Parts: sequence; C-alpha cells; structure tokens
Amino acid sequence: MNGLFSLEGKVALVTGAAYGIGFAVAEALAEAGAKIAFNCRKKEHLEKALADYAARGIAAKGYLCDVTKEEEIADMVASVHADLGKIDILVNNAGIIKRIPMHEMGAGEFREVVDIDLVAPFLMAKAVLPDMMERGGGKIVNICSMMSELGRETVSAYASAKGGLKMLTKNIASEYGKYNIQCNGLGPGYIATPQTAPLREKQPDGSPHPFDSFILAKTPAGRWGTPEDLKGPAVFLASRASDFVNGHILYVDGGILAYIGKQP
Ligand code: NAP
Ligand code: GCO
Repeated sequence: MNGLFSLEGKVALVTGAAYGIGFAVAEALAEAGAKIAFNCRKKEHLEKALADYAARGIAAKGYLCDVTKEEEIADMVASVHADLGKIDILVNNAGIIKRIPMHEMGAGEFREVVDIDLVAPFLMAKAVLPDMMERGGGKIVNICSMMSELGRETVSAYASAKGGLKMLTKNIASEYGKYNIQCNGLGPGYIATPQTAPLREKQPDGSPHPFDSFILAKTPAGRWGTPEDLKGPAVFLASRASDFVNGHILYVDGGILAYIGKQP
C-alpha cells in the first residue's frame, strides 16, 4: 500500500483526548506513526492521560486548554509548534452533551453545548488553517454524531451543534480544498464511553437500562460500539489514503443509521 496509511513524521492534535473516543483516536494516530498532542480542561484528567499514553509507549504532549477560549487555543497551538512542530492533523473531538427536555433547557445550557461542540471546532480550525495553507495541505477531522442526522428527545442543543458541525465540515472542505486540505467528519454511533454511561446504567432491579435495550434493537451489529471501533476510520481520514475524500461524514455506527429497527 506504499505507506498510504502511514502518519510517520506527522503532528496530530486531538482535542479532548484524555479518555474516551479522543484517547482511542490519538492512540490510533500514534500507532500509525504520528506525534501526538492532546488537551483537556481538568489537570487530573491530563495527568492520568499522560500516564495512560506512556503505558502504551506513546510520548504524547498534553495541554490544559478550554477549546472555547481563543487565547488558550492560541497558546496551546504555539506550544505544540514549539514542542512537536506545525500541526498536520487536527481532530476536533472535545465535546459535551446535556440531556434536558428543550422546553426546560436554559439558554445558557444550550449555548454551552453549542460553544463546545460547534463554535470550538470553528475556533480550532481557524487556528491551524493558515499553517496548513502555507505548508501545502493538512487534515481536519470533526467528530460528528448520529445526531448530525437524527434528533431525539432531550438532545436539542447537541443535535443542533452536531448538525452544524456536519455543515461546518462541508464548508471547510469547500473553502480550503484548493489548498490540499481535506476536512471530513467521523460520525460515531452509540459508543461505550463516560459520555453515554448514564444510558447504559443497570436499573435498580439489575435489568438493563431501557435505552440500552433500545439501542441494541436498533443496531444491526447488536452491540454498542467501543472507542477502538473508531481507530481504523480515524487513521484513514488522517492519512494520504483519504486525499481525495473531502466534506464526507464517515459514520461508524454498526449500521444503526441504515436500519429501521427490529420488529417488537
Ligand atoms: P467524553 O468521554 O465525555 O470525553 C470528552 C472529552 O472532551 C474529555 O476529555 C473532556 O475532558 C473533553 N472536553 C470537554 N469539554 C472540553 C472543553 N471545553 N475544552 C477542552 N476539552 C473538553 O466523550 P466521548 O464519548 O469520548 O465523546 C468524544 C466526542 O465524540 C464528543 O465530541 C462526542 O460528542 C462525540 N460522540 C460521542 C459518541 C458516544 O456515543 N460516546 C457518539 C458520537 C459522537 P475535560 O472534561 O477534562 O475537559
Ligand atoms: C444520546 C447519546 C448520543 C451519542 C452520540 C450518538 O444521548 O443520544 O449521547 O448523542 O452521544 O452522539 O451518535
């Protein structure tokens, strides 16, 4: 394959990669040869993540940075340049969700989700695009969601943000493709991480959470995804193998978006 999937010599910044999907994506990019930078907001998360990366033989550089704060982003990008070099691959992974019925959700709660899940990817992309333009190309991967396509009760802010992130992905692809910059989305289905833990909690009587049973019935693969399921698709979108893929959202969802669901 003539090194199509190799990331040797590349610098990758994965936001929110202290654990969960971001950690698995960063691990995959490292296994493909990239030097890894990651960030999060909490010192305790950073310190544990550095140990976890080191335990896997990954000399990741970690930075405390809130991706909603432009000045913190500028400082982090400058530090990555000094520590590892210019950024070749940006993965906008950091994200939160608030599950609140929309009529009960405060404007501030809605804005907080949109700020982290949509405005921050815009700010992060702005911070790396000039160098990518000057250096002849780059890769931006936005972690979208099934909620880039579908809605459900209580996730109005999240779906709005992730739907917007799908279109931001397409717009970056449209505006910067001429600089050999590819911007694509990775759309995980339901993945077992801390973010979805409340949806998988056993009931007091030990029975499965109703949402857990619902997702298993709706997913042809018949299981929740794991962060490891995203490793191969992430390397594909970060490598030369995807140089003619642009503005695409690659769903890694076990088939849930294709399936009407099992007859009750
Ligand atoms: P997670 O376990 O909750 O991890 C989120 C990460 O983002 C944490 O490292 C968190 O660290 C960081 N973070 C949150 N807000 C931040 C901010 N303002 N600045 C910097 N870092 C921030 O989430 P996950 O399940 O791995 O999801 C990762 C991404 O995949 C998210 O964008 C999520 O929407 C998306 N996604 C998840 C699923 C799923 O089923 N799990 C499916 C589709 C898409 P700190 O709290 O220390 O900052
Ligand atoms: C939810 C879940 C989902 C997943 C993911 C699905 O409450 O419905 O958290 O939103 O996080 O985004 O792709």
